[in-house]
Amino acid sequence: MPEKIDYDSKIPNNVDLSSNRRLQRALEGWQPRFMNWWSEMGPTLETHGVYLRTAVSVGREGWAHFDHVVPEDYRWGIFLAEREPGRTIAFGEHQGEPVWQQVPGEYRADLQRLIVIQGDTEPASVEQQRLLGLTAPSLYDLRNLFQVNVEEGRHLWAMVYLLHAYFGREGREEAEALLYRNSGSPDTPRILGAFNEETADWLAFYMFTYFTDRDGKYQLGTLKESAFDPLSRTCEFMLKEEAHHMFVGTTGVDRVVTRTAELMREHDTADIAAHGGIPLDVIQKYINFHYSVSLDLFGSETSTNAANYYTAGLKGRWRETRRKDDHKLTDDSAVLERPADDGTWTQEELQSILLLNLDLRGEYIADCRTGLKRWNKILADNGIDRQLYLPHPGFNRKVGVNAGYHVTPDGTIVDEHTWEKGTRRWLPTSEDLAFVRSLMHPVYERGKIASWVAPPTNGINGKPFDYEYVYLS
Ligand code: BYC
Repeated sequence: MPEKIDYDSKIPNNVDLSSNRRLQRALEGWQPRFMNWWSEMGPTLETHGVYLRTAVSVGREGWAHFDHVVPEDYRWGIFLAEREPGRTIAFGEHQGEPVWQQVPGEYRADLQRLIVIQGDTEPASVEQQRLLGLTAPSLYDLRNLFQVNVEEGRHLWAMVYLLHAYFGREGREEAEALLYRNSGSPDTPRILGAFNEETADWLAFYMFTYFTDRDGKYQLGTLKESAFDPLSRTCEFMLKEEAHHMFVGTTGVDRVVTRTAELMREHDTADIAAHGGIPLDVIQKYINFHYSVSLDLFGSETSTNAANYYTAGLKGRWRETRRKDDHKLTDDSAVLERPADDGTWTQEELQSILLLNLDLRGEYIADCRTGLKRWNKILADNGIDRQLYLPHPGFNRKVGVNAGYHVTPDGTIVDEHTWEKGTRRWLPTSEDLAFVRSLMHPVYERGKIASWVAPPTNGINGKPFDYEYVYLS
């Protein structure tokens, strides 16, 4: 497996594509359809070049190259992390056996399903974000948007490669369907709920890259443990690219909170809307929304699907190899908290293997808390006596044990009437959304920034904030 990427072929790759003519031809047949999808469903803003990162190697050092590229000319390709010699299966009933280089017949359907679900989210997010370039708060942000978009496009390539290379005709059909379904389409929507929601403004974009991309991090982390080695290696490299996406989210919300805090101090009021800032209440409602729809992406807390994937070795736990147990989980138990019809919370002890989605969600929630800590520190440093918080995991849920119950952000189970009355305080209202949208004017001048967000503390790849990250006509 070459560490370096071959950029001479039509599809850049480090999987020695030219040695498999049939596969190469099939992927070259898919390539124009991808390009067509990119031009129809990808970013609407035209540019003459964006300062983008392109992968040039999958090794640890110096894996990326930065330069101005017209997004349509970006070299989307197929990059797998290096093979780990002698890697064995870390969990489930095949624990200790060598990992698979081919798909075992009995797991074909399940593996294909996992890859299709993962693949479906990638183009979905590009579709959700396609209009954002028109209202970018700075050239720096605009560049980050394009970076995220081209890499989500590449992650689609990563899954399509697996479908074409290992799943025959069905895989090729699924690869077509990944371009056919569209975010928010009434007839052919994307598979998972959060990927059919609009990302209508830049606060939503930062929240999406903080909360929803972070679900991506955790799901990819579990697929990286997979016994199916090509999937594992694909996900490992995707995770490397994904880190920047979450950086965009974390620092994006940092910068909004910073600006809000500055305006609150300057005008000695929490009501900073009139001063061109986003009030903390609105930021909190965005957190509530994006966090709760992202929790739905973990599936049901109790899942026989997840148990079967684990036993088979298809999908592990977060940091599986660092866990100190038998990696089979047939004798372990864990506790599930669920709402009851009498308005109380009950605790149920269940086999750990049935609660793997909950386990992953727990890791995710702990990670999400780090963002809240950062944002609250920014508020405290500015002398603001208010805190942002994560709502209770039962709040606003459509999937799992909380679906069908009304749970307030503080975890109280309430009736429908109380819920309906409360939603205006807990979730963005149409007025909140319209207000945030009213702030979204493009700022395309070098070194300038919109009123509602602070500039970043550092530029990209050592460049200053006022660098010409994007060439516009
Ligand atoms: N929406 O046993 P259950 C990313 C379905 S994000 C709609 O509870 P399971 C990214 C489920 O399909 C990461 N349907 O769930 C981020 C099942 O249907 P069937 C994406 C849902 O299977 C930002 C039924 O309900 N990757 O990368 O244990 C930008 C019962 O299922 C939902 C993955 O998700 C939902 N939210 O877990 C770009 C990894 N949840 O089969 C990219 C691959 C469940 O009964 N996917 N259902 O008809 C999986 O591991 C699992 O399929 C899930 C669900 C975690 C999604």
